[in-house]
Amino acid sequence: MANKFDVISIFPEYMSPLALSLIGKATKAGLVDIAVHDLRDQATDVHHTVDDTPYGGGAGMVMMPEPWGAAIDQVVSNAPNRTHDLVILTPAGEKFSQAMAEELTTCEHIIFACGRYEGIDIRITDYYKSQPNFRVREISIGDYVLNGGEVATLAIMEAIIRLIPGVIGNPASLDEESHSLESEAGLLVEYPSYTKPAEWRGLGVPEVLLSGNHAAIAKWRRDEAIKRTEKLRDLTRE
Ligand code: 6GU
Repeated sequence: MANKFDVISIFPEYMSPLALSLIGKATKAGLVDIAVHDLRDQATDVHHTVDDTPYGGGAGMVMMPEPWGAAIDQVVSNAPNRTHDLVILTPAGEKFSQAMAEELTTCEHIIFACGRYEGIDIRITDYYKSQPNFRVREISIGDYVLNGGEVATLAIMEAIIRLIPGVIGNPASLDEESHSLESEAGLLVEYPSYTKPAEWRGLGVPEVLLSGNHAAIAKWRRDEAIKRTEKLRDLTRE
């Protein structure tokens, strides 16, 4: 059974990049099953309203629970006998990480709820947390504010789908890459890479990489990865 993804948004066109590249190929190969839904299809008035003013006052608008409830119930009814992971995109969520991507790769059915404005009425979170066969997570992709969850959904889906077996041609590249290299020091970032030509605009390639000495190359790469990791840690230290 292919991993199933449903994305609910008021801008379904925002998700058109899912047809490209690796995710497009994975879809064609039947490795993933992706559907995008327009939240406004669930609105019940002539203007297709999905937001309203916040109780208690204040700036901005809040997304109403009724269209969200109807949209989520509809995608669930099309995925019977599965466990549903509802991912609500919000800057107030838990920070997305590689560990989370690995965990989400094992989910049978993920529903991405792309909030806009001041977010979705919190009763959507509370209600679905209380439902059987549901897990609800609020996820953010970083400490900055976007206009909505669509771009965050694209980033998270890409991180998940490339980990699904069969999606990447050469799975060895998954083991080698950034954030998968581990050491006593914790997570390491990737070593710097070079390709042809051997000299470009006066810049050469480290001699060791041209030496053919695989042990020396492995040691150099490891040392460089550690150096980069330490530099990054210094930059991000509070
Ligand atoms: Cl998931 N949504 C919005 N609106 N802003 C964000 C975000 C999500 N993650 C970081 N900033």
